[in-house]
Amino acid sequence: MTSRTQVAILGAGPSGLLLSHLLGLAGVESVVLELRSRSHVMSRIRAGVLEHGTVELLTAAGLGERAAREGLGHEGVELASSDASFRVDFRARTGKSVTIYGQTELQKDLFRARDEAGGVVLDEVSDVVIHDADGSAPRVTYTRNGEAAVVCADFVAGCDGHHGVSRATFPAALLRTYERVYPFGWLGVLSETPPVSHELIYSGHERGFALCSMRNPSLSRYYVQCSLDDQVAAWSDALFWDELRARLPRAAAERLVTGPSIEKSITPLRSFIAEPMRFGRLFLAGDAAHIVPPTGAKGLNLAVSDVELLARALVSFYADDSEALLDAYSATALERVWKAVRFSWWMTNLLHRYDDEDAFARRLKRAELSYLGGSLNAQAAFAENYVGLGR
Ligand code: FAS
Ligand code: PHB
Repeated sequence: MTSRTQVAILGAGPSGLLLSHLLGLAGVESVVLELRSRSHVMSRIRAGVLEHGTVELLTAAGLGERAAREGLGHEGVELASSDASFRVDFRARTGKSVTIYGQTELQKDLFRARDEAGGVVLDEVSDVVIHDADGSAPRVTYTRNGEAAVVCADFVAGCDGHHGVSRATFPAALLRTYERVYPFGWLGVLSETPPVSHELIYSGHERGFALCSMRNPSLSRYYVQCSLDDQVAAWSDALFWDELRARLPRAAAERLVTGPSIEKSITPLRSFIAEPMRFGRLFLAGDAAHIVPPTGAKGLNLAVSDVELLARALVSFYADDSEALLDAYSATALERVWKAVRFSWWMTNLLHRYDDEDAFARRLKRAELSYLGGSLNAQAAFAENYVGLGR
């Protein structure tokens, strides 16, 4: 079966579905091809923090209603070390806030919006191959329900995540990659317990990093730094709660309400950037182009800012017959990507324990946290990165 569209989008994660939605609002046709089932995509537990600019974009695109109703507005965050903790006031420092709203919920909103608009989202495809990406008539071949199919398009958007095929379609001579693999991971737990605090707590304890987050007033999301060879099965709930409690400020540790985990998983941490984000008529967006450690809560938000830029460029091609924004897309997106990569790398190094760091390095980190705790200027710099740099 051969079909034709204006933009073929690989991936029905946040990047792919948001791009399809934004294009649809401007009357640009797209087809979304997704490797996994819709239920699998919706079952993934991932990001939790929406930057100020992300919420503004979703609201402007008619996607922000449930996040406004069910999301939790956060005006600040607590940062802690082994011997002190302090609050960074986003509102006072930047005039902005962030919204706690699980990526799982955003996926539901995006799927619903595409369905209501009659968007074409084909899940459980396989054998996806991009052809003639650098020609004037790219096409994507794939298999679905046992049948071979082709979608011909003007452009292909690679929104297929870190392990997709889009980045692999770039000629090796064109692609430059930059990577840091961190020597630790995050063990994450979801529990139907009230959050330990009304805001997030990031703890850079000498035993290791811990993060207290949430999804709603009765659903908590917690993380502890773990080693890369850790296995989920080796972490009983009791062991997890004990270790989390040991890494939190005393007041939080005493308030912690524990309960059975309803999800438990280990995520490795890496920084990865691929340049450029364009090859001919193939454009990368989101995790297909970059990965950041979740410490700075940037992954999902970077995907949204890529998609906002790419949608504007594609719409301008059709509406203004101009390729200027398409030609500028990669450099413009990477300018923001690298600033988020820097902040995520800095925050990860500040708050995590490296087994091979010496006493000098450990004292430096305590001094940096102490400086951050005592300087409103330093907190303003932290806050403007965390709530999201201007778009
Ligand atoms: P995604 O990976 O979400 O989506 C890509 C989609 O493409 C997937 O559905 C995949 O099935 C599909 N696909 C793959 N290959 C394909 C092919 N060949 N053809 C068609 N489709 C294909 N970010 C945060 O900000 N905070 C967090 O706490 C956080 N935690 C995370 C935990 C984990 C385990 C992971 C993996 C990521 C986490 N992230 C976090 C980052 C995450 O939220 C991403 O930034 C976000 O999902 C990016 O969205 P996409 O670019 O759409 O990529
Ligand atoms: C989450 O709620 O899952 C979360 C929050 C902040 C982060 C990472 C994850 O930095």
